[in-house]
Amino acid sequence: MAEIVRERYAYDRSKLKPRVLHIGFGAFSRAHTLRYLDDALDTAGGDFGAVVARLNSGADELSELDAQGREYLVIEADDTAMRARTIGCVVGTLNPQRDGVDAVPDLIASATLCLVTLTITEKGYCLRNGQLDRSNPAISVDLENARAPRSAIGVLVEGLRRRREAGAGGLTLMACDNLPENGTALRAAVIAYAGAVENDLADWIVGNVAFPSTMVDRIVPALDAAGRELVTKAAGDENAMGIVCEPFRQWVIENSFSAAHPDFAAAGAMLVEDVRPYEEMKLRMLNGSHSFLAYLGALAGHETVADCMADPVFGRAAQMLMLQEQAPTLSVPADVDLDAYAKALMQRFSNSRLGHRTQQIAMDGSQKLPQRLLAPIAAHLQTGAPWPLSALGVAGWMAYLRGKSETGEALSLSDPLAGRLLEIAGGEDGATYVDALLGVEAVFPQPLAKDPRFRQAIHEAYRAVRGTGVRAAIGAACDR
Ligand code: NAI
Ligand code: CS2
Repeated sequence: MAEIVRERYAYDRSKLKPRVLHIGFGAFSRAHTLRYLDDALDTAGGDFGAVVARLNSGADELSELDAQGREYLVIEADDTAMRARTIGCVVGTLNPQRDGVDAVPDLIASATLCLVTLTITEKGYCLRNGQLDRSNPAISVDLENARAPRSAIGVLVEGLRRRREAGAGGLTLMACDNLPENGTALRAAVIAYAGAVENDLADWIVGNVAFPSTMVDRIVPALDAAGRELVTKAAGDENAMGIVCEPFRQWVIENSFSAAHPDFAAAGAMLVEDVRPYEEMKLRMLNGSHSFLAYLGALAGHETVADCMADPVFGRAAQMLMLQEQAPTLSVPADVDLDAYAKALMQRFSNSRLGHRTQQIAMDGSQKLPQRLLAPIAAHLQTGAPWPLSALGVAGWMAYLRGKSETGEALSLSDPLAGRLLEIAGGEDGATYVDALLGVEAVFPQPLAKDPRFRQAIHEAYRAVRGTGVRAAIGAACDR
């Protein structure tokens, strides 16, 4: 095993104040948003300490982090090298079940706070077709009890209501989830919810709160046993919240803030006027290929993304999907080389140190398919260009929902629409099944689902996956 190079922050931790709140303190934020913050503090200084919160489970882990002085390890690893960085920027932890329902809204109301970042998963925004889904029980329950909310959107709005009342001034809310125009989506949800609570609160938010969009990128799998062993080895002891990730990281942030903020650019983030070209490139070429490999790889019995990439049928397909079906739908700045980007993605996906499970990426497919596979397909329907591999990706999701791989292994389903999807998957297979799934409007916008060219291609792809098997179907699609 490669030697682990150790490093730690150099700034004076005693100078930090609770100026940043991160909601959704999971694997990704530990290795990305807070890793950037740690670098920004080293490079540009400042007193931007972070309070990290989880709104639902995980209080015990937060208390373990408190007990170890709130430092944790980020191990950046690939097949050639490993670097372990001690992160020092966390100055507090919060969890409503442990600290009370007022804890997070009260911090949002504090004048010291200037920035809230979020990684709450795509489903955490409670959106439907880009707008707040008020029929979502998390939202409807909160609207009945707005002063003691539990949803992320409800907590943000109650915190802003208290902030306005306290005269604490503007604030920036920064979405860091894999959603298209994530800042705009967060803004739409917050304003719609606020409008249902107090009309002039919505007006105040419009005038005082910024919602920059971001593109975030670093592959950070859920920590597995091998990863836990690596963390313990590097730390020389148990290390709560320690995490393993790839060396690569990228953060593209819309340059729109309502208040002070850490100098993320000093840590290598890009501040731009328009994030959309970067996010489309990443959500399609990286995440679209990830979902393609996740569903079809799991069906074929591949445990991890690296296992898929070691299979020549999958490796060839991933490269063709990126360059022949996704890249042509993008409009990126002139200095962006999509061939080089695809080549780098192929290397990143082959990192066998990560153990990135296909079934983890398969989670929440109803929230991921629209931006990852359906959006580029819609672009192809406009131009008439072929999209056989994208069709297989959608068909792969449909076949995955039936819960069994081609080797007979049970496939786990975790999705906010699991009830509806399992009900459909329990019915007749074949064309009836495909039609039933195409009728799920929360996944398939009806103009697309009603397009006969789209329907025919998905039916054909599903028949191929179920008829000839995944690898043969992929090989045939690549040979077309
Ligand atoms: P994780 O499972 O480790 O953490 C998810 C966090 O979201 C937890 O803190 C959980 O409490 C919170 N959460 C889940 N559902 C929620 C809800 N309905 N409302 C409020 N909070 C909720 O997952 P991880 O790896 O941290 O990823 C989180 C998000 O970060 C992803 O969904 C994605 O949008 C983004 N991301 C993840 C990357 C990765 O490689 N892990 C890379 C790029 C982006
Ligand atoms: C993955 C992403 O789990 C998934 O859906 O596709 O978390 C992926 O690892 C990141 O977006 C990479 O930046």
